[in-house]
Amino acid sequence: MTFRTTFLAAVIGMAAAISAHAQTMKAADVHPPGYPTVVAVENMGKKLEAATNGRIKFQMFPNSVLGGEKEMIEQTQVGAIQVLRTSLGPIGPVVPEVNVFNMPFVFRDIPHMRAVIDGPIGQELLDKITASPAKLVGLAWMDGGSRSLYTKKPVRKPEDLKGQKIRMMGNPVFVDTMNAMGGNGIAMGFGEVFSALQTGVLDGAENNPPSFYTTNHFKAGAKYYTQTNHLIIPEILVMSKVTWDKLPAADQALVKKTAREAQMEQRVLWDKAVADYTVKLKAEGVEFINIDNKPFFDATAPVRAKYGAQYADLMKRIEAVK
Ligand code: BDP
Repeated sequence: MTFRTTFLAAVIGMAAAISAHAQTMKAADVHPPGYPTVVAVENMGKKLEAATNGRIKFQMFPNSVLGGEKEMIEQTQVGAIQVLRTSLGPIGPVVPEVNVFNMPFVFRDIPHMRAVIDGPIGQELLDKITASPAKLVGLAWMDGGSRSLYTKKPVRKPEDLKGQKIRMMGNPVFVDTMNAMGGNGIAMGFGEVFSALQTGVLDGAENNPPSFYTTNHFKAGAKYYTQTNHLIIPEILVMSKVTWDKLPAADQALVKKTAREAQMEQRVLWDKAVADYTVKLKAEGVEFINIDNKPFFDATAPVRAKYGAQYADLMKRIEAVK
């Protein structure tokens, strides 16, 4: 072989090796462009692109264009979506172990939730997802704030919820939670809530201020926002195991590192979004009803008992986190 052919062969070999790992990953989210989770994942993609000289890129599919969360989780499991940011809520039916974070009032407040997800328990749960047969790799957590109730009629105590149909995310834990809080929990996809509120199929729903605002649910008649703070559910970033298994170890490490950075970046964006959207909701005439949420906490004790029995030790460890 001449020098020239050896050189050419080496160049071709390198190009083949590079293209074998070159990929544009589909990243998906139900939220619109500009939402904290979408921005943090886009920035993670930019970092990966820079660190791999363009070998790995993200293409963001926001606004549920690839489906609701249940459908997107399924697509991620088979590798049709590579990176998914979803609520942990709909992961529960696929990886039951995560339901410990999906229980009502399991976290005292946002700082408590953040301390848990940033620490060893957070890592253990990510690892449980990865080790489960679900074909998902748990990469990082994000902040989903605190969920409160919004309804067409004011609610101040559990009795006020009697007969009211309230949309919950698709997971039996949440339907049980709403039933225990006094209403009728109805599992429904995020994208169907607006018209269900308009047509009277629903009397209310529950979410954090950024989601309440960006979905326009207050324009479908839900004007009362009762500060129940009944669910503090972290969001999660997962990668398809189909994709993960094909990545060289160095790329896997880079993905994990940039995902953890996205976790921290999203938090800063999140706090600003909660403050901004709270102001916007009030400007739209949404009435924030401040209550003592203890009656709702007490009413949901049976839900924690029912689902928490299997995680008794873990729940003690969560409670002990300062
Ligand atoms: C939002 C979460 C999103 C969920 C949505 C819901 O960020 O992942 O899909 O709630 O209620 O707060 O379905």
